[in-house]
Amino acid sequence: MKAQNLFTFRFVNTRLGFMFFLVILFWFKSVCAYFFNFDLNIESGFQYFFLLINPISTTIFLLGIALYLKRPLTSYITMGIIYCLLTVLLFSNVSYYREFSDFLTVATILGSKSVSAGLGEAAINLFRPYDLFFFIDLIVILLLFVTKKISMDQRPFRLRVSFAISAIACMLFGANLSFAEIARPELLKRMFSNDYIVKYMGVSFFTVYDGYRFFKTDQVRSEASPKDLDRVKDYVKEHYAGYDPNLFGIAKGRNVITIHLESFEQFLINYKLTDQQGKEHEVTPLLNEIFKSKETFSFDDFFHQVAQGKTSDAENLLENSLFGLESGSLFIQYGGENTFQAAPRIFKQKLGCTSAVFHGNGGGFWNRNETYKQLGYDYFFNDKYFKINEKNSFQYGLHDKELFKQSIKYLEHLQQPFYVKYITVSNHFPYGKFYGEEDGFPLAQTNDKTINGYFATANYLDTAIREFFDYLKASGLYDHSVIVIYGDHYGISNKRNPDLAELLGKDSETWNDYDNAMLQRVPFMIHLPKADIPGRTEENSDYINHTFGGEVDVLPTLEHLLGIDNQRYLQLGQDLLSPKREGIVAFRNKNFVTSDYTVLGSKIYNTQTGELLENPANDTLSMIEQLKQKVDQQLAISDLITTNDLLRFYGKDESGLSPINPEKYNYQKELKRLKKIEKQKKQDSTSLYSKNNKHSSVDLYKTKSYQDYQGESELLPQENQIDASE
Ligand code: GP9
Ligand code: MN
Repeated sequence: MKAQNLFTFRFVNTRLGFMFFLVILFWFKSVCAYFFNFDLNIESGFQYFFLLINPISTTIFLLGIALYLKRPLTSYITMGIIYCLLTVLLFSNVSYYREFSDFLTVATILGSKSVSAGLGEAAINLFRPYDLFFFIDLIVILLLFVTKKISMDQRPFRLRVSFAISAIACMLFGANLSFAEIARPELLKRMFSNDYIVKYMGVSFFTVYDGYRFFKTDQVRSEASPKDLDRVKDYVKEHYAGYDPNLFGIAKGRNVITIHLESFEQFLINYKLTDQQGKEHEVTPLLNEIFKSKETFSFDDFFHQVAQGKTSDAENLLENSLFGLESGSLFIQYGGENTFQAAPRIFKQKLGCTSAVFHGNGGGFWNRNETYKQLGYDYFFNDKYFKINEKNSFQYGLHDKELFKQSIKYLEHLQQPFYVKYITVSNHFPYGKFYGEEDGFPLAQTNDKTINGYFATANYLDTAIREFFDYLKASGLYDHSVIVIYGDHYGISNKRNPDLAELLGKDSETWNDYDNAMLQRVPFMIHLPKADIPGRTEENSDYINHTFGGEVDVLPTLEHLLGIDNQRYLQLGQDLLSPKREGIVAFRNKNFVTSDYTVLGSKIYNTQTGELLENPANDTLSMIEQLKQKVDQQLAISDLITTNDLLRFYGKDESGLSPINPEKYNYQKELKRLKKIEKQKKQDSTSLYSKNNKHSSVDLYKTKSYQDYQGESELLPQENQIDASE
């Protein structure tokens, strides 16, 4: 026993040994925090592996700094201070996470965020006795020193060894990062969510990286001035395309319900998938019906315009009529700080709309928790608000049928008119098989499993929307709503598209960039139940609008239908229903499409025929040059606004909009807040629940399985189903 003690303490009694003793202690505390305090959604053994290794390299590196200091006392004290700081950082995150289900960002620590004000107080309130665990080691170490169980190593420490320790730490860090990039490609570029960074790289790295980003963006922001807005104002004025006066205000007074179709491409509309027996299956029967309805504004030359920020870019394009960033996600990099003139803010101030988002994934994904406050969303029902289990969810959260179903208990308490957004997830890569009751729609028979599953998940989404529509009709909300449906971005990536070609009646051998560009079309429909849309008299007529447009054009279109004049807002899109629109669709990488030309890098195609223009005439070239300049300008103006946070200089006198106070939002205890408002408003409450004399409409929501829709006899043969091991 004695010998063992001697050995342990002898090791700890060296400077390097003491440092590794601290590394082990901090590693242990971090891993405990990962497992007991944070909810990191660990899905595989590989991810457990990351949790176990990620504190090591950063801790060695940081504590190793103290090894460079010559004087033993200074070195030990420095090491102690670094260790204490790491502990405080870890503990602050634990305590913050308890309240906000997210990690502390540098912006929050520096006090530029609402939460920081109440943080000190919150930390005390949130303190639990077992939190002492994080500090008990500090007391023990101190006691060990006082009782001379461990003592300072007075020998000089060689610089060479200090360098070696730093080098080892860097190598370990490099290995950790490369593994992380393999597990989640583009992790650092796209960030996804704070949870992801912590899961793969640890809390200390997260703080440093977040700090780096914060100071980088903050510098550009602090150099911007109100004068920079002049260029933006000129552009918006010149670019303004007005509206169709016959349609202005046609949707006024209705609730606005936006349904985000995850990874949904336009080609799915009206598509019939042929199974192995040669039987055709309509993939999206309900959406097809809505698409051709006399009561819908439908567009079939509508393109997504997202880049790496994927869903978050689409949200930004739709809510702000601004583009995402060239690289990374705007929500992540600027969402929590920037001023926006977003749809929820405008609809609240101009139409009195209460706004809410329903999304069954973690609120931190794409930094939504913070960004939605800046956009002015009153409520955010994220994964915390739904009953989620292994059966009804997957990697991206709660499945769509459950999302709609479980949302009703909140929706019915929202004051009307409301503006709500449903972000679906089930039709997300990898388009996996549904098990049990949801299983059934045939798989495609290509060489690519991702493509094969895409139709079944799209069909599931269609059915989920059908159930929601049935509820809307049963509850009476339907007739008083305008329902906006859009696909956020492609579902099948360009590199997989050749395998899709045959299903689209094309040849995979001749598949080219033009074909890829054409597949960036996504659905866009504005459904106005019972509306008498001017000019639509004939039954069975083709009501589809063929204007070329993109996601940036949605907000101006919607504003005009709702009777809002947007001339004073700094938005970059043009109303899709305006006869004066230009019809240029810019992609984020500066490629573009018009009804005549598709320009991809230096290649020019005829949009209608797909023919590559080998030797375009001079006047064609100069026209293309003009279009190019317009596209470049639109993107440059967008970046100017977003990266400099210019909208903060655009005051109420110019915009007509009062500022948003993000401190007023926290997305906690939403139902309680909703019910409190109902109570306060008494008979003036306009929620569905109040209007129904306090009767819940939850039971009106009926959900069915795939088999219920098909009839038992139509169950598919075994060979059409993916191997359960996938
Ligand atoms: C995640 C979901 C998916 O919450 O919105 O985002 P995506 O991967 O499509 O950007
Ligand atoms: Mn998406």
